Amino acid sequence: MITVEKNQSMYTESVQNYVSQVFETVKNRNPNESEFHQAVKEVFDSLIPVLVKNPQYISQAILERIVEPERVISFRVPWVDNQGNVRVNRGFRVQYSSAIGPYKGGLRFHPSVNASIIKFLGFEQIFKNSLTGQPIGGGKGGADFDPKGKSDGEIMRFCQSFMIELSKYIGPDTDVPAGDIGVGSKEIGFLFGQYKKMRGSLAGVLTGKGLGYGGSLARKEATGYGTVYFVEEMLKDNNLSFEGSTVVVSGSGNVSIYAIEKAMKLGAKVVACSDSNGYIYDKNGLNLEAVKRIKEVEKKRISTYVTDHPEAIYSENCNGIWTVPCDIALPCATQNEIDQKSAELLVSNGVKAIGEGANMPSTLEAVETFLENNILFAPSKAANAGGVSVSALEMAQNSARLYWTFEEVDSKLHAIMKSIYQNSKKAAQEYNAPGNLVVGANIAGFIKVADAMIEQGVI
Ligand code: NDP
Ligand code: 2IT
Repeated sequence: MITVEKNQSMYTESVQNYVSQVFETVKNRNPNESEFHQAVKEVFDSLIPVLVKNPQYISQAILERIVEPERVISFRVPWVDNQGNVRVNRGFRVQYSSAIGPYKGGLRFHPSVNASIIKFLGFEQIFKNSLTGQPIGGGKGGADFDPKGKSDGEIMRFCQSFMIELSKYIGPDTDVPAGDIGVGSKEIGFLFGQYKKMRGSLAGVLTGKGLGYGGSLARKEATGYGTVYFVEEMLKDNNLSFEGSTVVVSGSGNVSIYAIEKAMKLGAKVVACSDSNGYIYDKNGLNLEAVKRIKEVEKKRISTYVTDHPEAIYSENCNGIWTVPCDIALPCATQNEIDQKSAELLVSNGVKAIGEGANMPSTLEAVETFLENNILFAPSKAANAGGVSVSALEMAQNSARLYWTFEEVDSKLHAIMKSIYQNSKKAAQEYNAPGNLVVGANIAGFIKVADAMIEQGVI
């Protein structure tokens, strides 16, 4: 008996060494890409027990293959600004994995975009899309273009130039981009118009389209609603709920606004939200209509909220939002917005649950802090999968040439989020990490992709 256990622990140690070696290779091959390294490390750490139990994943070099994108496209995006100056940005599309379906994932337009950010997002998208249960592979793209302060004409010209190149690589059955930070329905409209002009009207080539030309009802709401549905399941399982809870939601973009809306519908008091300049705190609960007006219609800074709401307080420094005491925190802005210090503050202020609406909003140390303190933690690739799920439903509607009602799409979204929660929970239990949804989501997402890769041979 003792020998069996000893052999087992020696084998586990050799698997750990193997995983460390593959990770070192990833770092050497992709130097200075800290976000990408972080995303890979989190997944690799979760997979050790899976590799111990399934040696075929090692012999088939699944880790070595899955970290290497099938294709990385980087391209020049020249455009002319309103003053007549020629401007140049860098565009990307990372077609990461087509093991279970066409590449699928958003486009991000933000000055911080680089290869590391697009690769971390694309890598996570593989497992997120697998978790949805829909037949979609992983991809991501974008550009270091800053839409802030640009006119509609400038944004249109940029999108047209971007699509002239991107159109060579995408298609309804090969790669289907959508939105992300800085890319909403306006940008998707310009991108779609240019694609249509070049290649014909193929509705299924992009998702997040306007409702008048192939978009799906509830896509706009999907990521925020989905995050709240996921957290609701997690809370229910632990005899907690949104009802009567105090909630803090970072960001004030697409994901944040609809996370706030659904949390409020479930009876929560949402007291704070933010943008990249600062955050607002309203102890009586935010006025969501005012936030929507400022961000969706007037496109102003969140600081202007206090003009009409003198009871609210605006503070510079967006990460200060984590000093606001709350029961539930929903980071919905960007990567690494919660570091260890912010995590410790949230814990000491009594937070009970974290739901990640943004992609990788907590650093590895912050996640560790939450788990060590038994805070309920809903990791991004599971919790924010509602957006891409409804994108896949949009593709299904486009193929069938029909439209579902808001209620139909919303109820499918709700069912998908519940099943992602259950599958992540089950995988965590099966691999001796009960309650650890980081491990559970990574494992459940990985196994389906790894098995599909093995069945399809070494390609
Ligand atoms: P939006 O562009 O609509 O909104 C982004 C929000 O986050 C804005 O309030 C923005 O403030 C803030 N923000 C962006 N970058 C930073 C930064 N570096 N520091 C602080 N705040 C920042 O994007 P989305 O709401 O679509 O995306 C938010 C997050 O959700 C991202 O992590 C995205 O990857 C993720 N996500 C989005 C999905 C979708 O369907 N849209 C699906 C799944 C995940 P400001 O206006 O000042 O820039
Ligand atoms: O991170 C994400 O899942 C998205 N930005 C949405 C992707 C999509 O294809 O809808």
